Amino acid sequence: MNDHGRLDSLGRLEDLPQEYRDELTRRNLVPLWPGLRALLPPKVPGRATQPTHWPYSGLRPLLLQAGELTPIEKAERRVLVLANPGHGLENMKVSPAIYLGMQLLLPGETAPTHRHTPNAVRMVVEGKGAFTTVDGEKCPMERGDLILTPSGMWHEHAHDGTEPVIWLDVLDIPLVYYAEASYVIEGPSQEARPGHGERAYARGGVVPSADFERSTKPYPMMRYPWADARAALVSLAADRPDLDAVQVTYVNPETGKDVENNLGFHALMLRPGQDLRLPVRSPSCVFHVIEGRVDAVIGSSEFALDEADTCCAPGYTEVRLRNRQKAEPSFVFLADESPLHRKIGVYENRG
Ligand code: GTQ
Repeated sequence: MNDHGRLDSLGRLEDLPQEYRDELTRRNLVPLWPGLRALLPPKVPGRATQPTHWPYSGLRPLLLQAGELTPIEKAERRVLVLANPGHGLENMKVSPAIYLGMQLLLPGETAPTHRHTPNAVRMVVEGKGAFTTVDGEKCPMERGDLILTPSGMWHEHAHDGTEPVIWLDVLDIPLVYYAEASYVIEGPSQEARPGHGERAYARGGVVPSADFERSTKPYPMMRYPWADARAALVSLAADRPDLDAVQVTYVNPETGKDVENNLGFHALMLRPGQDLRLPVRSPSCVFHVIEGRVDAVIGSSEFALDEADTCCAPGYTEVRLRNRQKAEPSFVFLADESPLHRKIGVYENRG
């Protein structure tokens, strides 16, 4: 029984004569009432997204093995997809809108140029010497850097270094695929020039003006160096000892809005020993440890996250993050579906 006493009182499919049901099926018709509660559950939505943990220690050797088993020419993108069993592994999604993949590029390899409708970002996990070229702009990849490859922009990955490079891909593929709008176009290798975005916008209050126009480009900054995001967190923590959630959001430096259309990206600093309860919000969320060790309590699941580990939380779920380091801060990268939820008008923060 619910507040109004109506919840359990709807007719079932079996209550209808077989002949009637068959005739509905023949005419591509379905009665709403037997499925109404599944479509519109009371107060809290149904969620296939399960709290899931992908330890890097288990993933890394398998990814390096993929480097031996599958040449880059046979993979195009050599990626192991972090799939949520709640959505079915073959559907390759973490949540309704988020795809996560761990990508390996070996020294000398190139992942060829293409562009696609889904939006992507890369969070660099390990290695030096690789770079992604986005729309002709060369973006070096170092641990913790966030690099955008928004919808429709040409991009390729290359590697001049000596050690394997690994990064986490975060895309809105499930959403774009669901919209029947997911496709790719292959292109020729790009002429690469250095990017200026991360230096031009490195200090919030001042921008170059002598030879620099206010940009009208939809994506004026492609690379968000970890050194800058980390410094912003450390200074925020020092400036605001009262603040529980020491968190920054990656924004478009011209508009102050989310960097991409559908997914939001943030970095969080947990103070030494801090136990932080996050607000219960509607969007699903991904956590990736950039530095440190963190316990994540997601609903009734608990994960001990080490450096480079990744986990996810469904929406409408209580999440606690505990820094296991008693003397050092820990740093966590967050990806969530909040821009999408705001856009479709379902964003909620239940506190
Ligand atoms: O690097 O362009 O994980 O196109 C999945 C699809 C990475 C990429 C993925 C892609 C890419």
